[in-house]
Amino acid sequence: MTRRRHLIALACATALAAPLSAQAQADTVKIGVILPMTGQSASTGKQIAAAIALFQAQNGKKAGGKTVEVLIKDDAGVADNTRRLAQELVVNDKVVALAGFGLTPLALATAPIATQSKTPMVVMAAATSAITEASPYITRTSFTLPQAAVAMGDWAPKNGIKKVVTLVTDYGPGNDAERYFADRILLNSGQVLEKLRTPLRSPDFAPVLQKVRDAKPDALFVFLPSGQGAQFMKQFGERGLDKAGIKLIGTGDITDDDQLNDMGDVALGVVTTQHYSAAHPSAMNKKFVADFQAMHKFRPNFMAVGGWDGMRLLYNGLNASKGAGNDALMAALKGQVFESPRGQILIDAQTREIVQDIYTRRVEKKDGQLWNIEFDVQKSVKDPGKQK
Ligand code: VNL
Repeated sequence: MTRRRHLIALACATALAAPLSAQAQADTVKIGVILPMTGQSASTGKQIAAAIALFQAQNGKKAGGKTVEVLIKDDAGVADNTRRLAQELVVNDKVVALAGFGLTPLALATAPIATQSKTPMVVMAAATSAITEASPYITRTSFTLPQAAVAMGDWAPKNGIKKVVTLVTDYGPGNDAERYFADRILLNSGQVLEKLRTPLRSPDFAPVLQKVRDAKPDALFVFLPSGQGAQFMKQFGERGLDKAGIKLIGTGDITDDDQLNDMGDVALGVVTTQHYSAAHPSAMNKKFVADFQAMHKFRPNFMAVGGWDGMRLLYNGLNASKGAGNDALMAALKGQVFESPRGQILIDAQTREIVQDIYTRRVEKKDGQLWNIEFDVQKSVKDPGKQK
């Protein structure tokens, strides 16, 4: 190489390594996405990150005349990490929005930062009703446990299930699931024999399943966060509860599409209520699932849809705010209505909460694979947790 060419090559390399010019920075907006990419809830991070990558591959990186740069940060499901990462994203990276939030405590830990910095915060996974009340800058593209649990409290007693035991994880969404399911089934002349709980970290289902066996209910109603369903289902089968004639019902978190296909025959016939099944028969969902599987080689679950719709919400918002953040962006997120792979969704302008269809589904085998097959729907369900 001549000396001159060597210098040119060096200059180019330096230019590439240099930080973005002021012009390029002004043309870019950053979205800070905080997810559990490691630890017990890593499947939630994996699903949402994959959905965000798909969304940008399909829709490009421009919104509101700006280039949208997504920064994904791993909080390992630990609230202290989430809080620190949110602070860094707001202060150092000057993100236009925060998004992700795999578990309720992680979303709640970030709420004061969203409020203080007036940064819109899109909850893509966590599902305790009260989250959207923790800051006027929070909105949500996942669901609420009361939305799912009330639908089951209506379905079960109409289908021969009168005596139930409930089993939930002992934190926010579990409290919501237990309370809203129990209240509803009591209203429908059902009976709750016992309310059982397991811890969020490293649960052992053996002792509670023994209690369920002894109580002899018509059905066991279960909420466990995404990622715990397969282990639970295995123990339910191993302890012979299905053979003992105890039906298994719950929110769709226990027949999560991320794990469902590996659960085996014990999952067959399990009825759940929730907002998303990868088997939802709309044209939009068929394309979503096909594109997702082509890109990532695994099936999208309800977390993936929360992530994909969260990106749609933010892109629409940035288009309306012309790339501006803070209150302009927050205003543009409220009241949006659009078709999702799950069906039509609305962001209620007053509560900032998602309004969506809730499906009743049964696990069936089709073409050798297990799917949640929808057989009933409640349309445009508002969060029952906000109708006090
Ligand atoms: C939550 C709710 C998390 C439902 C979940 O999976 C879930 C939560 C990680 O609010 O913490 O399926």
